Order: sequence, then structure tokens, then C-alpha cells
Amino acid sequence: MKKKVALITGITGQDGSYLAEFLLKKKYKVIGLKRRSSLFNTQRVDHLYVDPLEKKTDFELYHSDMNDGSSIINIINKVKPDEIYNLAAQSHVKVSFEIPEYTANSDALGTLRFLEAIRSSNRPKKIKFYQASTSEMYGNCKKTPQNEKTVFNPDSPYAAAKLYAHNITKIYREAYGMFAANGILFNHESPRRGETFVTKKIVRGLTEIKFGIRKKLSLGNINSKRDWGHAKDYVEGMWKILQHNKPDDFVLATGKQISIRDFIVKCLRFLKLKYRFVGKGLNEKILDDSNKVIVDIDKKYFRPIDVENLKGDSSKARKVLNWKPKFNIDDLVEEMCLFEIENIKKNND
Ligand code: NAP
Ligand code: F7E
Repeated sequence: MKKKVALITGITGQDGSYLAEFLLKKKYKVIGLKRRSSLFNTQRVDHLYVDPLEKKTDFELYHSDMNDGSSIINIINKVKPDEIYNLAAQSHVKVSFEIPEYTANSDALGTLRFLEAIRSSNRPKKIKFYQASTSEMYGNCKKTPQNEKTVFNPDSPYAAAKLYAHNITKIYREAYGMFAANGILFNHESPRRGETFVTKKIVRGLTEIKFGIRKKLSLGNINSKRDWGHAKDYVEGMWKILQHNKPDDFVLATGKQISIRDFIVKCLRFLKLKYRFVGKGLNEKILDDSNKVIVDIDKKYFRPIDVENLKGDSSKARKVLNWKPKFNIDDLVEEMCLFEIENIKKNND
């Protein structure tokens, strides 16, 4: 039987790498799109390459870019995917305030380029399209928890670009009868999380402090609250969204929320670091048992607007897709901390 072909954009990112592993286990042929970079950018998927001598060709990478329409048309016509997972994006909210036009081009128009390439291909009804929508689209909305019916209120160039992509996906579904679905995913993390996102930054920073590799970690707004899950659970949800009998939009979330401050405390406790909070606002600090500052607040990490209060209601996905997360926040903290500890030990060998 012919293998199903999945095309994944953003293959080199956190979710792309877990999704590729998940789909290869399900016996898909996986085609990943990577963008050109001056340094190697495939570390998260290098283990999926197979020796050509073993004649295993279930994982392939091609160059493309969300901002290059012709490469997108060419790849869709060449590999004839059954499923496309559009995960590529300039995904950093704070950075989107610095490069708003680039963010809109890749995250909003890039999605349109994919939808148009599918529509104008000779098999538009045979391709299922997954769009990586985000809880950031809710912004500082008044309603908690947020679900598929909550009104979007984007508060960053990233969220505005993603909302365009979300809407255009729905429009192509309704206008052209395409199988185009949105997964509105709340924050999800893992040891493979990018180094500038707050969970990874905290876990890495505190582990390095524990091992005496660094003295201090500086953060921004630690009062905001997030609904954090594990990326492995969420890539399974993406797949389930495309296996449903009709294209639709689904929230994936744990339904539990904690502040950045509470996430720090969980890590400090896991790492058995003694700590004491002192001060308020920009002067808030965490001291160790010899009164040395191990965490402080630096204005430079604040955003022009921050989204303060995200908590998802994923009851639709739980009921319709039979999806539910297997990992909780403590599992996540443990896995992320143990990964950093192992890394430090390896580097010291
Ligand atoms: P990530 O680790 O930042 O990965 C983003 C991927 O997009 C990387 O492979 C990156 O390539 C690629 N990319 C960026 N700009 C590109 C461009 N112009 N052309 C082609 N590729 C480009 O993100 P993630 O956490 O895996 O998230 C996956 C998707 O879900 C993103 O769309 C994100 O916005 C969305 N999302 C994430 C979360 C979350 O909590 N993780 C929640 C909701 C939605 P390089 O490796 O070369 O940089
Ligand atoms: O920030 C605060 C920051 O950058 C979380 C992306 O995957 O999830 C992610 O976006 C919170 C914010 O994630 C620092 O102000 C404090 O309130 O880890 P983050 P995010 O902005 O929620 C959504 C769902 C996506 O779609 C995005 O693609 O933590 N914070 N101090 C900090 N944040 C960072 N990055 N660095 C700090 O030093």
C-alpha cells in the first residue's frame, strides 16, 4: 500500500521535529521544508535522517521559505502531499514587535501562499491542510478560559499575522471546500523548546546556576500566566485534527494555568536550589541561601504589550477528537530540567 505523504513546514523547529517523529512512527513518508541558513539548522531532526545505503527514504528535506511562493508551488506539485502541516513561522512574540513586516509576510502571507498553491494545484480536494494557530490571538481578552467561540483580540504583530492566517484558512475551507483546519494551540514546551522562550530560558539558566556555570538569570514580566503543555501531546492533536471526518477548528490546551513566577519556583524546587524572593516590580529579585542574587528583572525583556492571562478550554477537542494531554506541568519541569542536567554533564565529560 502506498504510504501517506506528509509535508511539514517548520520541520527544524520544536513542533516540526516531534511531529516528524510521530508521523514516521505512523508509517508516513515525511517531507520537511527547511529554510536556508548560514549555519546548520537541522539539529532537531538530524537523528531522523537514514543512511541512503539502507535504502530508507521515508524522511526527506527540501529548501523552501514561507516568503518564496514559487518554491511552495513547486514542492506541492513535486511531492503530492496527502497532508500539509504548516508550522513554519517567525514565532517569537517579542521579536514580532521588532520585525513586524517580516512576521506578517512569513506568518500571514506565507499561509496564504500555501492555500493558493493547494487551490491552484490539480488535486486541491486531496490535500488536507493544518494551520498552526495560537492562543496569542486571544490577546488580553476578558473571558477565561478561552475556547473556539471566544472573540480574538490580538495584542502583537505576531498575533495579528496569525489571526490573518487563521481567518484565511477558514475562508479557503468555506469558499473552495478545501480540507483546511486550524489548531488553536496554547503554549507547549519541551527540552527542544527554542532557547529564547521563557520556560527554556528559566530551566537552562537555573540549571547553569546550580552547576556554578553562571551567576544570574535576568527575566521580564514574571506575573503573566500561561497554560503550558508538552509539545509531544500537541503534535498528536495536530494529527487528530487532520484525521477528523471534516475540517474544523480546535483548541488544544491543558486547562491549567500558572504564572511565570510559579514556573520558576517549580524549577528551583526540582533543582533543590534554596531561594528567597525580595522586592517588588522591577526591583524584585530571587536570592540564594548566601543572599546572592540569582534572578533579577530587566526592563529589556518586557514587551510593548504583554498578554497576561491565557487558559484554554479544550473540551471540544477532548469530546470530538478524543484528545487529551498525557503530561502535566510537573512532568514537563522534570523532563526539561533533567535534559539540561544531562547536557551539562555531557559537556563536562
Ligand atoms: P519554532 O521552534 O520557533 O519553529 C519555527 C519553525 O519555522 C522553524 O523551523 C523555523 O526555521 C521556521 N521558519 C521561521 N521563519 C521561516 C520562514 N520565513 N520560512 C520557512 N521557515 C521558517 O516554533 P514551534 O514552537 O515549533 O511552533 C510551531 C508553530 O506553531 C509556529 O507556527 C508557532 O507560531 C505555532 N505555535 C507555537 C506554540 C508553542 O507554544 N510552541 C503555540 C501555538 C502556536 P529555523 O529553524 O531555520 O529558524
Ligand atoms: O513568553 C514572559 C513573557 O516568549 C511567555 C510562542 O511559542 O507561545 C509562545 O509565546 C511569557 C510572556 O511565550 C521573559 O512576557 C518574562 O508573558 O515564552 P514566551 P509566548 O509569548 O507566550 C504562544 C502560544 C505562541 O504562539 C508563540 O509562538 O513569559 N517573560 N521574561 C519572558 N518571555 C521571554 N521570551 N523571555 C523572558 O526573558
